[in-house]
Amino acid sequence: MAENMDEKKIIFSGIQPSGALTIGNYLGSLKNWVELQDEYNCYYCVVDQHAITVPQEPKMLRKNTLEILAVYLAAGLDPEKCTLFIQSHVPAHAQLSWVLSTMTYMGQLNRMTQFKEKSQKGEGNLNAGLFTYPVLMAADILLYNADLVPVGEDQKQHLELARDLADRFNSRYSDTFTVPDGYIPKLGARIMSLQEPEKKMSKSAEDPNSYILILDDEATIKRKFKRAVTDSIGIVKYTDEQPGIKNLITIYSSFSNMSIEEIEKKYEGKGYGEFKEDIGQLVADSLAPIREKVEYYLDNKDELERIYREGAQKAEKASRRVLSKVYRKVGFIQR
Ligand code: ATP
Ligand code: LTN
Repeated sequence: MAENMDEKKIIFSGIQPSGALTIGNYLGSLKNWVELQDEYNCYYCVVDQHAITVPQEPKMLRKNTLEILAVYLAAGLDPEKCTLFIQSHVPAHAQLSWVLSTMTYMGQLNRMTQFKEKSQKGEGNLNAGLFTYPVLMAADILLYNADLVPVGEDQKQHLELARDLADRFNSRYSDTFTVPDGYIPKLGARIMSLQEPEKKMSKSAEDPNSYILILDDEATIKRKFKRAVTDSIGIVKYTDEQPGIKNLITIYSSFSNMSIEEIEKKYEGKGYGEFKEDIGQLVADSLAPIREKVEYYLDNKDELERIYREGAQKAEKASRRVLSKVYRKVGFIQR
């Protein structure tokens, strides 16, 4: 029965407080989290331990962590329905991560695209945490025996590792972990940069014109869409030959719920100017209610505090059970 949390399937997902959230984060994951919260027993986390795999200013990390929690709530996540918490508040994540790291092959981590990309960006001194990042992510997911993990397409490879580690642990010891499935949206799983439409939109990108933040104001949103890179073809058409326009159509469709065909039809014979004007307005109008609510939560930090404390308690309880099972199976002596 629905009232019995144990019978619902379990969801885990997280976002790093490595900057302010973009519409890529929103369309690729957060929007789906909200839709799934009624049907599933959901754990949604701000993964601050993941964020420090690239340099973070402590003050900004604190600010971003609270802001992301505020965005979770403003986007519609209900702390009565799901568990909202901060990763570093629940020690079992790091503890399970250690055990799993002893079962992860170097070769598997070496193949990770995100590691390759981020390590190329860094200034030389690579840290081991950036390399083992996907193991911590696997720990996040497996600790709650999640059935489903709603993420954008870029996380597929990391999810595959989580599945692999679950299988490996289960067959080396005995059945312990649920093997999780990804939940990747059909549309919006990979929103591209507005400046370089062959790259994914990323909150830690250097050029602010490349992304739209959930908290950008109306004028900024409109200006960024106006500056978005397109092409000289001049037709609003969803095709790989026009990656900039294709991306804008995807964004338009995700925010309006209009189909791609309807959008192409609406802008038949019209120029990019009108299309860009409209998409700017649409996105600004869609995000305005979220922005207002975020302000409320940031002005009421005590409410945020209460929510993340309660979330940590619930997450701690669930994760401790799984961690002690793991410790027992690997042969650690119980206290
Ligand atoms: P960073 O730039 O710091 O690596 P990010 O913006 O890529 O961060 P993450 O915290 O790594 O964001 O990702 C949070 C969630 O948002 C993940 O589920 C990820 O798949 C999704 N996501 C990130 N960028 C996009 C995007 N451009 N399109 C769709 N989903 C995205
Ligand atoms: N690696 C993810 C963030 C993340 C995550 C998770 C997502 C950390 N742990 C667990 C889903 C489930 C990313 O978006 N870069």
